[in-house]
Amino acid sequence: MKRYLLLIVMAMTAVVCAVAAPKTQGDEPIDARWLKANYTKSEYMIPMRDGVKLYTAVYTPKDKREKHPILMQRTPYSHSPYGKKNSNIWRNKANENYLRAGYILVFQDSRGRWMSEGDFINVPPYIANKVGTKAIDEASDTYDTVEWLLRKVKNHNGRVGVYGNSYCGYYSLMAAASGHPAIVAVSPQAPMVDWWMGDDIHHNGALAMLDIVSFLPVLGTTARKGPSAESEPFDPPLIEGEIGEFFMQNTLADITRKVNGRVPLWEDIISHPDYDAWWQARDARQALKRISSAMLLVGGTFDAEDPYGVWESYRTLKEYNPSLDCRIVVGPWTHGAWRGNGDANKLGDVEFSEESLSQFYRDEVEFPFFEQHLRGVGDGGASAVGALVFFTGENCWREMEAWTPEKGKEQRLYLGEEGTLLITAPEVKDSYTSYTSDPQNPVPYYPDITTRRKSDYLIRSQEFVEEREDVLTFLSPVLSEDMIVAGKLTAEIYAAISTTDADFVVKVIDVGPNGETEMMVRANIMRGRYRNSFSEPEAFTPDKVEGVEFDLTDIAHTFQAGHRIKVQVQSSWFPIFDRNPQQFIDIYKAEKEDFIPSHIKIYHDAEHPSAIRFNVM
Ligand code: PG9
Repeated sequence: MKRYLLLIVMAMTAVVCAVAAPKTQGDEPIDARWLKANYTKSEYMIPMRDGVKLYTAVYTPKDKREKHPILMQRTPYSHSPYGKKNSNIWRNKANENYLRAGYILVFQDSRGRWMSEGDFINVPPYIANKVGTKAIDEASDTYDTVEWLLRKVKNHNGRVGVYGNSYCGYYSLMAAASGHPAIVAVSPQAPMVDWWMGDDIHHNGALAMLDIVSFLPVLGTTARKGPSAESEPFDPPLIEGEIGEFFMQNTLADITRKVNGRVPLWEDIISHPDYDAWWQARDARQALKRISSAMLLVGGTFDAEDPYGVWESYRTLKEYNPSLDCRIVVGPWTHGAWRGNGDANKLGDVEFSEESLSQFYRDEVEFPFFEQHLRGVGDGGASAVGALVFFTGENCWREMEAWTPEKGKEQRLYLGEEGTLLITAPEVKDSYTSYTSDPQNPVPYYPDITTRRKSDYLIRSQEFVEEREDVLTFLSPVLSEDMIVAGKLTAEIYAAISTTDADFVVKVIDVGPNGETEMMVRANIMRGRYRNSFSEPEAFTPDKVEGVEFDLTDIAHTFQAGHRIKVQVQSSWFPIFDRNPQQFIDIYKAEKEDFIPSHIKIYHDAEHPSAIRFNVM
């Protein structure tokens, strides 16, 4: 595993950049006038195999002297404005390299969205063996679109790339799964992969309530036809007043009554509380077993929406397609920040780099990847090595052939008595620390929970909850040398609870010298009823000690010498995640009076050694 400070990476790839430098159409600033002078916009309704037509905007360079690659994004979020007027693609700095290099840029509204015909279905299951014209999914829609573009659009070079973030990241995975031979390079970014396990809607079965309920009016409805950019009317608004107050006053059953059947996605969520066949069929990894396009997976360590899919789709791709050019790049970013117009080099109080990390991404990662595969230019840039991951703590990129790096040693840190965190397993008998988790007084995720989700909540200091009796804190001794942690991070908790269900939240925090700074590194939640099976939940037997194991999603962090590691355990994380009534009942149907306190004992003895488990380099 090579370690590069950002500057060194920049220097190294500057050489690559010189080789990959595109044929630019002048150096003048890219703006609306430039776009008009250099590109022609055309709009098409492209027929799919079942006759449904999808709205597609195609921007072709006016320069016809050479053939150009096609770069496509498919979206459920509308590619307006419709009609002659150009969209403002020139505003996004991430498009600049492609515009200057004369790529043909294609934007499509996905099936049933905005100007596209057909019915919108959220993440329809991938059909592996399609028979006939009625077997359609997002992969077949991509296939049919590319087939049409290759026939009808002039002056292309026969190679197509697809990219997209989040929902569009999921569409990118499906583009790769389509198997169209012209789709030679795909970049799924923060792809939604599994809406039950860790992306957007749930984490280990707990509902990502704040985000998903806020999002329902935007994406939940079936029909959103026509050019209007207005948000779907929800009158009165679904969420009224202050966020924290709203979610204290409204159970999920209340929200169901407010939604009143208007959002099919909500009906699906409440009908499938467990990881049943319905959710399993929607796991995008099902589609990744025979892939031939080169893949560049991109994600952010502090992505609050889709932190799971990037690592897990990469794992599946590597497992089933071992000889594929499949790369992963993960930076210290929030959702999609790498492709935004900001510098993506700081979050909350933490500055990761003085340089712009988004510019590094645009110029040294994404563009060279597509240049290599779509135009045969250059050597693929900074991701060509295989895995390029930013390690927080030491704040540098590390390049590896693959993720997780091969060299490494499994290690545990054990929760101990009196708030200690130790490298040796406890030897004492019958030892635990306890608290009462009260749904009427849940642990807030942020000091201020009156408005929408705060972007730095996954990194900020957790001292604001430390005084609470329902948050347990365990602190390691001062580290005598750097501890480089890479890969899976797992919580192994032994607990006895007084009720039949409870949630477990585990947070891992880097504490700076003398406790002067704190940075949360990883945190996740687990709904206790799923401790033995995600598809067959089980009630707890009150006061019986049981093991609860769950992943906190991958970590890339260096705890430096002089620092300490802190672990916190709690049983709510409000209102980011829904409150557990702490009884083994259908949470979507639980009414206010069903939410009861649970007395929780977290064990740390020889027979029940609660710990976090990780890989140390
Ligand atoms: N991650 C996004 C999403 C949120 C909620 C529901 C569905 C999707 C997105 O940005 O597309």
